[in-house]
Amino acid sequence: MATPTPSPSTSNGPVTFQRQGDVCVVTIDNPPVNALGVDVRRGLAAAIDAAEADSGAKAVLIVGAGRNFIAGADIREFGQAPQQPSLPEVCLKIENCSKPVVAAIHGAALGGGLEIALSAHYRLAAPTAKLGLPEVALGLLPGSGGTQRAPRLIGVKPALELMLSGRHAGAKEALSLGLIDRLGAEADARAEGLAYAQELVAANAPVRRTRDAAGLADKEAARAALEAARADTAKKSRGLFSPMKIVEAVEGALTLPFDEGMALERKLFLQCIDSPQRAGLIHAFFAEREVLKAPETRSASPRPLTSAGIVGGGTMGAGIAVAMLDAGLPVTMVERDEPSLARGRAHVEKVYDGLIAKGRMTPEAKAAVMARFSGSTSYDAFASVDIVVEAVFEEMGVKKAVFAELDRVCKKGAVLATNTSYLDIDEIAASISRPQDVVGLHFFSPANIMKLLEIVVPAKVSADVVATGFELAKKLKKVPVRAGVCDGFIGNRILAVYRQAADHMMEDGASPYEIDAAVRNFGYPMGPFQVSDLAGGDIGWATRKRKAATRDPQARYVQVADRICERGWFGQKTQRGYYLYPEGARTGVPDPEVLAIIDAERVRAGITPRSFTEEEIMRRYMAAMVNEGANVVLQRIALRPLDVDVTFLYGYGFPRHRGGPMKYADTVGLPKVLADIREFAKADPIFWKPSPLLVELVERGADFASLNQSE
Ligand code: 3H9
Repeated sequence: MATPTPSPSTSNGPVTFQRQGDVCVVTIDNPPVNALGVDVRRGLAAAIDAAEADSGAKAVLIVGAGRNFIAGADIREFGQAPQQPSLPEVCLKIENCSKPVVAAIHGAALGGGLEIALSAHYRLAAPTAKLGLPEVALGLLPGSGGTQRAPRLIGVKPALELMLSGRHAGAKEALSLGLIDRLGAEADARAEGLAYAQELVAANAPVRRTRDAAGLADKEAARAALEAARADTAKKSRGLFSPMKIVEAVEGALTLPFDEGMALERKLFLQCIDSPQRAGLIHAFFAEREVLKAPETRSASPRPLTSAGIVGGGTMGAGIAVAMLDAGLPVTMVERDEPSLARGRAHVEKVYDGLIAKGRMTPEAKAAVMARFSGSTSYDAFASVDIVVEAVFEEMGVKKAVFAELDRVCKKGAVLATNTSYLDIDEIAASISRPQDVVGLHFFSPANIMKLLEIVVPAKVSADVVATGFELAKKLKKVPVRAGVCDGFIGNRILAVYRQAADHMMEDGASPYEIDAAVRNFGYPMGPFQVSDLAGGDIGWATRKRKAATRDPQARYVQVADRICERGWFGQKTQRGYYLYPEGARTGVPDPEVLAIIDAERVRAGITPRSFTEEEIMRRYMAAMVNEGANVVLQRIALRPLDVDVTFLYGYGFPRHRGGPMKYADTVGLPKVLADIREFAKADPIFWKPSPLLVELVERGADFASLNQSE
């Protein structure tokens, strides 16, 4: 079919419409992702009105300009006063249009974006399009008819699966689900959409409203799918607000006429909007994008990153090697001798063998990956690599010796990174002739899985090296957070403090099991004592010994962990730590002997144990975390409070729906957190010293969010 010449276009804010032959083409152009802000909603409503009024227009085509169809409602508008027209109203207007409306999708059609498409009468998607209802990830439910139209169109089971997982479906899957009518042949959705609309006009195709679709015809199957999802949600999404609201809204689709279902959806959507979980999750959404905007990523371009070297084939080195290999980089590992190198290689292979055993990788794929891996006992093998990450023993002398070798062999401009968790990177950098090339890349174990990468910025490093760290994170699909040099950087420094708060509570009367339970009920997957057992008690023990000489003799020191380690109980790997792990079990059971050790330590310290409520446990735990978080921001170890939040969301299992510790503190109210700290300080003024930043913010009536603007 020939493409007719377009008429002059009319713009209504970010929405433009023009006639092309019989078809009114409506284009949404609202960079970066065509979010459905108030101007877009107004423009869309006006375009539909214009198409209705235009007797020459026989069909309407809705398309997005740029890389996406529509990424959804404008998330920035949530929590602000609503502006008319609402998105459900716009969707209804589209659905009620008397002329066939076609949505031609390319890129993302997510949330409200997909709901616009579901309100259209016909849908086509380019082969690379991604469709989904990801509102659950923001603490919301699809609130523009998605919970009512999607089940009617594709059935309850697949609709609920999409809404409860929030995942993006590819165009091919969308076609097989019945979410779209036609799969485009190429990426130019506009041209294909236009042809489709012309075809519909030529065939005199009727308006076809999703609200009238027959996906709920089999009531029994629909009810069974709903109840299964309800049971599953109660189990899997415990503590989360919006998943059950999604189930309730879909139940409305089953039991109520469409308009009443829409009213129910609206009511439940507004409940989600008001929930603190929505605020926490949307904070997390923006924070994880904001961390990418470190000053160096704006001022400098990354250096080339086509090959990598790893020094050390232990658990960490091998994990980093796997992360690099998975990103497609060729990796050279250097170890001190052949047996160590063989062990390093075996560590790497073990990860892939595990995937093969689970059926997630083929032996051929493993062979292809391992073909990019090489090993050597000579540093000369690093002569041409773009970046080297050292992951050797945490000892300054050992690190300096490695860096001396890197200085000797690496090409000019190679990035020289250390994976140290706490050593002074400025000192390492100062020990070689090219401190400008030295940066910290602090991976978290297991390095091929954990998403967090602290990019630790020493004083002399050049901006393009830091930018290269961020680029590497992108390649490795990790979340980078810029950190300053100090003992423990952002995460481990804060951890050391709240971990002590947990020890204090344990000695004062709370059992480790009570503390772990309180922390889990707060939303963490594990409590701090379970984490110690998983990581290995010997690691914390080594840190405590290292810090013993510099410890304030007046400061409180709980010795329970030392008593446990002295017995050789290092946690899961020794089948015993704070918990017992009978026959290698991964879930521990409480150990009466540990409770006896704690009792003995209380007697030794002259403490009469008292009981703690869960609420008090969490108040102390969080106050310690937030107070040190404030110090970390004050000293510019973290650029902003949100960098602390992202560190904890991605490296320490902090519950995402609370947004991170600093967001949580804002939610509770900083005056309350400060009052708690001052109260706790009455009994232990050395440990509980209010951060000057926290005090200042409370005096100014400000919160952490006020410090979150981009640097
Ligand atoms: C919804 O629709 C509710 C309705 O059911 C009911 C309403 C009544 N709004 O991710 P990127 C910004 S809820 C505002 O880096 P990519 C983002 O912050 C919504 N801003 O790009 C960033 O800004 P900056 C359901 C948004 O190519 C820039 O766009 N929809 C929105 O890697 C680029 O983003 C979703 O949850 C938005 N909706 O990925 C989808 N989306 O440059 C959320 C993005 O200043 N979005 N921004 O940092 C995404 O998943 C990804 O952005 C997308 C593109 C896959 C689309």
